[in-house]
Amino acid sequence: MIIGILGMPLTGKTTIFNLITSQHKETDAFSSRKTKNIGVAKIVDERVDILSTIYQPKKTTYASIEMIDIPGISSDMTGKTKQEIFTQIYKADALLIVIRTFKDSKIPGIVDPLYQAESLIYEILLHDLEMVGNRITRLSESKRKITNQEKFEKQILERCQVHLESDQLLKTQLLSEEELKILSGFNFFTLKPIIFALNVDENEINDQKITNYKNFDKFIQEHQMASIAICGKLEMEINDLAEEEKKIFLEEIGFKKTGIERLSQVLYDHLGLISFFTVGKDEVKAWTIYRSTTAVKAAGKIHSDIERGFIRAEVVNFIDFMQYKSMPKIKEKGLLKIEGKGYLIEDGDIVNFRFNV
Ligand SMILES: Nc1nc2c(ncn2[C@@H]2O[C@H](COP(=O)(O)OP(=O)(O)O)[C@@H](O)[C@H]2O)c(=O)[nH]1
Ligand SMILES: [Mg+2]
Repeated sequence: MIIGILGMPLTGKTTIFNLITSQHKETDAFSSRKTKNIGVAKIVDERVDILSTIYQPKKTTYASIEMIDIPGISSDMTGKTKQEIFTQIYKADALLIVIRTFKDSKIPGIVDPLYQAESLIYEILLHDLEMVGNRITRLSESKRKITNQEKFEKQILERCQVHLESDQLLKTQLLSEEELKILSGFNFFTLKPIIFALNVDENEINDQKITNYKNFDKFIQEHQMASIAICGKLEMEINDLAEEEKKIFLEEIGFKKTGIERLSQVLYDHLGLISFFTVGKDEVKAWTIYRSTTAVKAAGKIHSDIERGFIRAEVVNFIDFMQYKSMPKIKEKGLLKIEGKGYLIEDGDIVNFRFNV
C-alpha cells in the first residue's frame, strides 16, 4: 500500500510525513522544493502484540504503509514542473492531501480549507485531462491502423475526457471492470481514493473549533472522500516523548490516538482494507488486503508460489482464537476451518496456507 502526500507548499506535508513515519526530515519552511521523502508507517494493531506475546516469535511484523512526501503544488508553477512533481507519486494507491489551517504570518497563502481542497482537486483533474488528451491525440494521429483494442481504449478515453471537462472526478464515472482495467495503466489521480489531512492550529484544538469548517465537510461528503484533523507540529513534538507521556499529552490536546493510529483507521475504513495474520515460531505477521479478497489471492500476497500451489487455507478468527490461545486446542475443539480458494478472508483471520511446491 503506497500513499502519496499532496498539497500546496508549506502546508505541513513533511511535518505530517515525519509524524507518521517517525522520521525527522527537514521541514525548513523555505526549502520545500527539494526531492521526495519516502518512509514506512507502521500500522499499530494490538492483536499483533497479543499474538506475539503468545507465540514469542523471532520476528514480529506489523502491517505497514509506504508514504511518499513530495514538494508542494502551487497554481503559479508551470505545467511541466507540476507534471514532474506528480510523476513522483503516480504509483500511489491513495492520496493524502494536506490542507493548512494553522496560522503563521511568515507563510503566504490562504488558509481557507475549501479553497485549498478545490484548488488541489482542480490540479489533479487538469493532470488527468492532459494525460487523456495526449493519449487520444497519439491514437488519432497514429500512422498505422489502430487495433480494435486501441479503438475501444480511445472510446473510453473520450468519455473520460468529457467527464473531466465537466469538472467530475473519474472515480464518479460508471466504468465496467474491463474499462477500469484499461484505465488502470494510466494511474489517473482522480481514480484514486482521497483522504484530506487538515493540519490544524494548536489553538483550534484547544478551542474545539475543528468542526467549524462546514463548507469543507460538505465538500468531503459530496465527493465521498474522507478527512482527519492533525496538529502536525505539536503532535510531532509529542511523538518524540516517552510512551507514557505521549498518551497524556495527546489526550490533553483532545486526541485519544496518535496521528498514525487515526490515519490508519480512516485509511482502512475509506479504502475498505482489512488485516489477516500468519503466526508461528519464526514470525507473527499482519498482512493488509482489500475486503472481499479470496484466500488464493491473499496467499499471493505472501508469495506467488503459495498462490500457484494453493491447496487449502486453515483459518481461525482472532476472536475465536482468543478463547483458547493455542492452535492445538483450537483444532481439538473443531474451531479450525478448512477453506478453499474462493473463501473470502475476514478481518482478523489467522491463516495457515497449505500448498504444493
Ligand atoms: N504552527 C504550526 N506550524 C506548522 C505546523 N505544521 C507545519 N508547520 C510549519 O510549517 C512550515 C512548513 O512545514 P513543512 O512540513 O515543511 O511543509 P511542506 O512544505 O508542506 O512539506 C515549517 O516551518 C513547519 O514547522 C502546525 O501544525 N502548526
Ligand atoms: Mg515538504
